[in-house]
Amino acid sequence: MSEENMNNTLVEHEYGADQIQILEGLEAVRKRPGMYIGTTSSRGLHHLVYEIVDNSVDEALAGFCDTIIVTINEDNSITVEDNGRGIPVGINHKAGIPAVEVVFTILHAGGKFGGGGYKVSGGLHGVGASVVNALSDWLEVEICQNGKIYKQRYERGHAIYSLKEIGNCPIEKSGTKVTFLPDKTIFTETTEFEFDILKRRLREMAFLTKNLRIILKDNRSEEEQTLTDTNAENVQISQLLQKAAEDQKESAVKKQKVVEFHYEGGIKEFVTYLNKSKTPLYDNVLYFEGEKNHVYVEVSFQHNDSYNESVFGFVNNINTPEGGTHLQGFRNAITKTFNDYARSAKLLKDSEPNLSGEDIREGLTAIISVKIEDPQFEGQTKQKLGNSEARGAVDNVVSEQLTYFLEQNPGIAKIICEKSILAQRAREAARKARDLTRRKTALDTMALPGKLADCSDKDPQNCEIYIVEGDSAGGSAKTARSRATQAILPLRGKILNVEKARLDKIYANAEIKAMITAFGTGIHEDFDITKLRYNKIILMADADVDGAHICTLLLTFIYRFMPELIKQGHVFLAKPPLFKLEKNKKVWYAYSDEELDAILQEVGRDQNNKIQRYKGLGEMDAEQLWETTMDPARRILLRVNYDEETESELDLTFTTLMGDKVEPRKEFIEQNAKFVKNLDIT
Ligand code: TTJ
Repeated sequence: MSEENMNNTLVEHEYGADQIQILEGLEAVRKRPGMYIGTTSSRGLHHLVYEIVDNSVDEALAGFCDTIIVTINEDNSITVEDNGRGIPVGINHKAGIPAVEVVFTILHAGGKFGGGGYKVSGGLHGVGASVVNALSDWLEVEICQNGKIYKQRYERGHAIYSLKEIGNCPIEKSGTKVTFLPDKTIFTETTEFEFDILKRRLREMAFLTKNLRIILKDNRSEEEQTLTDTNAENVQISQLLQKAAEDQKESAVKKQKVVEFHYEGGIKEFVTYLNKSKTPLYDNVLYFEGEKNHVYVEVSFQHNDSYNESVFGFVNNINTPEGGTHLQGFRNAITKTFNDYARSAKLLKDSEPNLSGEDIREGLTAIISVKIEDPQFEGQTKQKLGNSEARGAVDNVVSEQLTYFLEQNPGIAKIICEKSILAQRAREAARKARDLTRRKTALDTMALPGKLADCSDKDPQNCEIYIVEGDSAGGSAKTARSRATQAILPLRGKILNVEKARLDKIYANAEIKAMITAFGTGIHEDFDITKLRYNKIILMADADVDGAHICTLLLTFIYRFMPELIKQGHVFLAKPPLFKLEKNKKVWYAYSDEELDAILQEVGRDQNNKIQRYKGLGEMDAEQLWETTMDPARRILLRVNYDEETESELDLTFTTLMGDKVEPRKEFIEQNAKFVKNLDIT
């Protein structure tokens, strides 16, 4: 169609009932974007990419696409292209417009491209391509099909011209290419894509879709960046851990340019990847797959020598942090199967109690991935699978194939059963230690740890507790604090690295016990957030390597044994000043190098400036500590949160940085930090 005709078409364009429906749909999305993509923060921005990529993954699941390329362009637009069949260009008779225009302009129309089979698009918040289009400044789609290239452009969801032919492509080639630029008036917090965020989720998609090649390119110019915007209100744990590992150096992190993910082994390779910083107990990675009750089941697992359970569930490639019926089916199957085997192999005497699911899952890394046509999500954040048929399907597939595997591999079976029996004994010892703690708390109202300087207000909503490194800083903090609402718990030096300790050792550690008692919630299976005694738990450590390491040890403990405290936003980092500037009897505090620069710019860089670089909290007197770091009216607090989208990655980060194996830790840090000196994460 010529440019001329095309414009005429635009002018003659009628607004029939269907067109009005289109306009109303897209306006609704732009008016209340949060209803369609959850938030318009950075997380919502990155969700746009996943919505588009999911459509290409559907094409891969249907067996017609094996490569997806995601490109971050110079102008921060995103291009997603695949080598599938290409979105159909023929007229959709109901709508009277090409099928591809339906996909991008009619709400909820594009989620399913028709036909059977499992699909991931239109999943959890799956709103399809039309919402991405409505929330984009512009979006262009190009389809290569039957030797022709077709193109259409939209602006804020509205078609600028009808689908047109713009050229030819080799007859044997086909595919879809979509480029879009998110609308800055919608995504007001940021429209900058983060390479690492996309990398983590695309890697996970590739693991979950065996044999699919996913390539991520970053065509933006390289730039220096500090790892953590330390003045931001929120900070990602993964960034914190990186920063701690990089020894507090402002480091120029060179952006990676291209990464490629392709896993023939799918979730088997996912388990190997998650175990790379651990020591597997046996060589095999177990893998079972099957289909029951219209549920496609894939399960893979391998035990390692740690005491943590790292089990992740997915439904149509969507992570389910709240679990659900698929994980219940998995737990039922392995508990029953391993107990039956342990009894029949006489590894468990008749007089001995059954192994609990927890004993068997100690040190277990597992991926449970199900594909289901009509998933029902429940739970607080709609991330729990509710379909009952998934429970039976997973239970069936795992019980059947695991029973056969154990009979064929008695050596591995014995290793797992023996580890589970040891776990059972340790759990028994931990129970005794815990009951001791509980009894002490129950019997002795003053069971709060001696070093705790508690606050007088008894309403947790008003109260906060500072966990302070060392007695000297603890002393200044006790003097500086507001006694009504601020409690202080000084910890002596470095606490136990829980990443490498069993529950019985955890309960036996004085520093850990002091925190458990002070917080009030209990840990692990005892955890009860309604018993939390403080609304804010603030980690206050020196702004140096040791301080960073203490924070990561504390975060590891909280993440492993009280994750809800982080998920519900109760955990913070205090931000002490790095510099004190004195001039003509006036004092300024700076919390970063940049801030010091800005102050010097303002007050002048004279020689009579006195600049002090704080090496630790102990260098501040109580009054300075109050006004710079503890006064709610003036302090900077960083809320610690983590991105559940890639829960498995965070689990791996903790293991890599806090676990036993040094090699993966060094590799992680070298990959993430240009300059690392005298690293000390033991
Ligand atoms: C649907 O069934 C008939 C022919 O091909 C199927 C299809 O539409 N495949 C398809 C859609 N491949 N790729 C897409 C797609 C790719 C991107 C990047 C974005 C969107 C919305 C769809």
